[in-house]
Amino acid sequence: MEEQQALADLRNAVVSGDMDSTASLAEAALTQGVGAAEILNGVLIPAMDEVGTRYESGELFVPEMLVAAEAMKRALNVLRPLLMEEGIQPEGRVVIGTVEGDLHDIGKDLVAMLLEGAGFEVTNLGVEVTASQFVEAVREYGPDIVAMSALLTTTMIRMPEVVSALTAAGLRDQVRVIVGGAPLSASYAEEIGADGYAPDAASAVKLARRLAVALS
Ligand code: B1M
Repeated sequence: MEEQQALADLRNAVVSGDMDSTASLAEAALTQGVGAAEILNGVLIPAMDEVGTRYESGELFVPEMLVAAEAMKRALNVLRPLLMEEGIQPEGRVVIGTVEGDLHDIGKDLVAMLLEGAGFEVTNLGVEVTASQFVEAVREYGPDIVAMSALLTTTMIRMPEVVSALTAAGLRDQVRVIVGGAPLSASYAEEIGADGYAPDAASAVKLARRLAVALS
């Protein structure tokens, strides 16, 4: 019962953007025995979906989305060590970023976090990463995999530009390119010449593992 209340309080705190309480509520849920993945998948992600739905219906505006995102990040910081706990063996190198013009980083950071947890060495380039910055990062870090995230239909079109820039730089054959984010699909990934698409962070880890094994 108490555990259900803690989860309901956490969900409400994210949706209402109560940044000061999400970390302690996440801690409380963990203390009551709720698993980190359950908190993430059962509470935090659905809460952000609700924020998106309310934004779409005109009930919330950008500033409210922003504080909700910060509220979620604070809860995620509490879960991070537990979500990463499983990682042991180095699996390969990944360079990850959100594409140019796109500021959404929660999903991308989750993917980065789980990849690290799964044993990948991850270089997180942040948000609004241009094609030339991806190319530079490939030169600098020599990753096995380049992972791109986009949350907007207006920014996913930057992904083929990155693929083309890698080809133009003579680097395309050295890396596998994977993409993800809400507006994407496997068919879009195929269309732009990426090597794979993952609908969520857990599948991104499986995909990266599969590609890393194929490379080794
Ligand atoms: Co924005 N936003 N936003 N937003 N925002 C969406 C994406 C939107 C769907 C909301 C809506 O209308 N319902 C809509 C996009 C519509 C569209 O293009 N189809 C939208 C819009 C319109 C906008 C603005 C244009 C609003 C405006 O200014 N008028 C603006 C754009 C700014 C910009 O980027 N240039 C904007 C701004 C913002 C904030 C800055 C306020 C904030 C982001 C803060 C931040 O990230 N630091 C924000 C937020 C919070 C959202 C919603 C509510 C939540 C996104 C999120 O974090 N979800 C979102 C609605 C929604 O998604 N329900 C919305 C939780 C996260 C865990 O999920 O990011 O999907 P997600 O990641 C998943 C998968 O997609 C996948 O795995 C992740 C974990 O499972 N994945 C990958 C993601 N990347 C991957 C990479 C991979 C693999 C898997 O690599 C291989």
